[in-house]
Amino acid sequence: MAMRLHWSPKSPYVRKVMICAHELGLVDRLELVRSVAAMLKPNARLMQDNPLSKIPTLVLDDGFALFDSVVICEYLNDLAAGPLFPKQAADKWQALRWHAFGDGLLDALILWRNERERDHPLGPLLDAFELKTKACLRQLDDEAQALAEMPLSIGHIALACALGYLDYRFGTLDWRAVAPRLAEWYSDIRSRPAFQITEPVDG
Ligand SMILES: N[C@@H](CCC(=O)N[C@@H](CS)C(=O)NCC(=O)O)C(=O)O
Repeated sequence: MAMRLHWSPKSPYVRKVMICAHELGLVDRLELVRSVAAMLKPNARLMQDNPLSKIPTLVLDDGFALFDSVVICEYLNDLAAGPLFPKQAADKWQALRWHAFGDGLLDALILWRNERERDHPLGPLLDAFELKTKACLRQLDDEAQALAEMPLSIGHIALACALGYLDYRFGTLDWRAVAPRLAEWYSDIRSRPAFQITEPVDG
């Protein structure tokens, strides 16, 4: 059964889904549909499957459309009976917390970037995003050892996608100087083929 994925090589949420698909051996089941999703330009074709006009959106064989990335990742994991959503209490809550942490950081970074690109960005808003991002990085730096010790989960994937997005869109922030232990963890996880193949690219 093939599944259609509204996809872009730039979206970190799509990347999360693609990393899951690679890790779970499901990537050949996905038919990628290049879909442009921009806040200021709702995409009529995409909206037929997801009225929120957001990617990723996964359309199953029978037309049932799944969103958002949180739901799609769990769906793929269930389909493959995979290990990315641990079931045992301790690992489960840690994985879900890191998943929310990574997605929350991404949400803030995307809003930060939108504000930064405006003609007249609001200074205090930019400062607040920077403050929160650095606080997240310091917190995650303290958790780097726990990240390294736990088997790969959706939490690891979400956090790596947020750090990849920092490299992609916030190159001047030098996040590695704020979180050197996290940087070491990231350089290990980044070497996995699923992460290499899905590095964000322009175009
Ligand atoms: N919570 C959603 C966020 C998805 C999201 O915001 N995707 C962006 C692309 S990176 C998008 O579609 N933006 C278009 C819009 O907000 O209208 C998820 O996890 O899938």
